[in-house]
Amino acid sequence: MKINFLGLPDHPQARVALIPAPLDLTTSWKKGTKEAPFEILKVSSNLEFFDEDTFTEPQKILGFFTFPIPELPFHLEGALDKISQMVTEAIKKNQFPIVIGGEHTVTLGVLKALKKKYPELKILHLDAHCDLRDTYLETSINHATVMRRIYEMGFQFLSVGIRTICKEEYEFLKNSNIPIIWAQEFKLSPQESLAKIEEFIKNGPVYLTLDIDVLDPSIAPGVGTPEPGGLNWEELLQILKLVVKYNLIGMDLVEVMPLSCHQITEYIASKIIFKISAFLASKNVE
Ligand SMILES: [Mn+2]
Repeated sequence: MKINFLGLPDHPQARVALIPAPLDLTTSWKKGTKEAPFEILKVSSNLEFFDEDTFTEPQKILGFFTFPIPELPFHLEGALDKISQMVTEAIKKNQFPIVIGGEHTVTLGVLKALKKKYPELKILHLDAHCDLRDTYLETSINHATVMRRIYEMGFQFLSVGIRTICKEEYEFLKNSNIPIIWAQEFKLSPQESLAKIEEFIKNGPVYLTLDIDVLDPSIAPGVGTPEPGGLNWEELLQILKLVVKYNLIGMDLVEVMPLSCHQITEYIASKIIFKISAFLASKNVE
């Protein structure tokens, strides 16, 4: 099924690719992330098509191509391969991939494709959870273990916005050198936190994996685990603006779980995509 970002026709020389990844195989509590790509794309036509921060129209400066929403295989490996193929297709055309999940596991498919081109890729991870369990519910590849698998793939990453961990993760973190900026730490000292993020991302290509639950559930309630104490919109925008200044080569936006009562989370997700694109567009015209 094909539904385009902003409801616009695909741009013939699109520089940004929207890649729907409706993976919802290992979600533990409530299902629903499968519907997120469709709902996020659907609601995007209601956004203002002009960015008020940068005074740009990314749809004209960069142009968007939206991949059709794929029917993913029911087995995880096949589904991740399909996601990987779509990302490979986009980067071959020099398009900036924005992968719309789906559960957080989609990041593994994306990184499989990106690792070939960018073996030294650094990852900025925005999330309420550190996703560092070794196994969860007797499986090793799922949304709760995704960053542990990424760690094992040899990527360096910085996790920001974390505000809940399990005992196993606590023990693992004590014995690893994985840097974390806790949500509370960011709120108490935003300038120092931004400086730490900048220090991490300033050298080399960077990939952004953004679990929507990094935001406070009061502004993004459509998530699997609505953890209190999250970042607000302005705090997130500061991070996004900063990361775009450097060599950001792609991103994913995962774990949106559409609610039947309102579409605030899908709307904010589509706005994140628009904002990132506007920041990229304004860098392009500088
Ligand atoms: Mn999370």
